[in-house]
Amino acid sequence: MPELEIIGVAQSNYVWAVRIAATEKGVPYKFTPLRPNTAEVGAIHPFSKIPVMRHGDFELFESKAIATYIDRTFDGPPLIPTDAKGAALTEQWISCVNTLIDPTCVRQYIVGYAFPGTPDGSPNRRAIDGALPNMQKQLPVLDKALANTGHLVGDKLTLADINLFPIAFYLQRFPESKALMQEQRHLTAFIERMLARPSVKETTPPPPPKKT
Ligand SMILES: N[C@@H](CCC(=O)N[C@@H](CS)C(=O)NCC(=O)O)C(=O)O
Repeated sequence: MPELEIIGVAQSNYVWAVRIAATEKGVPYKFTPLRPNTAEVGAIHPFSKIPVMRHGDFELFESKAIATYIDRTFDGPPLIPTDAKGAALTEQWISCVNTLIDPTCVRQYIVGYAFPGTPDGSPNRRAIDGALPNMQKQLPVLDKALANTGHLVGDKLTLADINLFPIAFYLQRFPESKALMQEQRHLTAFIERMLARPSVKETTPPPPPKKT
């Protein structure tokens, strides 16, 4: 079997999720650190976003598609339940996180700090403050979903947990979201358990360089 190649920036929540998935499956892979909007990424993703994947002559974009391909192609514990309801619930939470939580918590709030796009590089208060009312509604929903078993679906790790984890992890880094996260005890415990997994330890990206 050819070697799997995962391409992207280690800090991206979607790249990190795909790398955790591959590691949980025990799949060796080559990680090629490339930024979005580069020629090589653009040759695979029509909008030049990360992650992208190569496996022999098979190329793929979109993190959910990549993780699903890895799950189905390789041995190892299933990351998507094989029963219809478990699979649908996994799809439900991935879709919910990617279409509702990520746009607010990552693209608006975290990017408002990490890539503010302000003339002096200061946090983009308009984006940050604009995201907070939605975040106050969204985080308790995730907390409640994790309350019973500590997992979003069933009582085992699935791709739904893996997809959520990097976002939850990054939310602990910024002031308002850190305060909000402290109120979500199930979500906080989920992060701690995920951090203890070898797959997460192996793939945790280095912290961003300190701004001077
Ligand atoms: N739905 C895509 C989202 C990919 C995505 O937005 N990736 C970000 C990094 S986390 C990116 O490439 N951003 C660069 C850009 O939008 O120009 C997936 O799940 O792979």
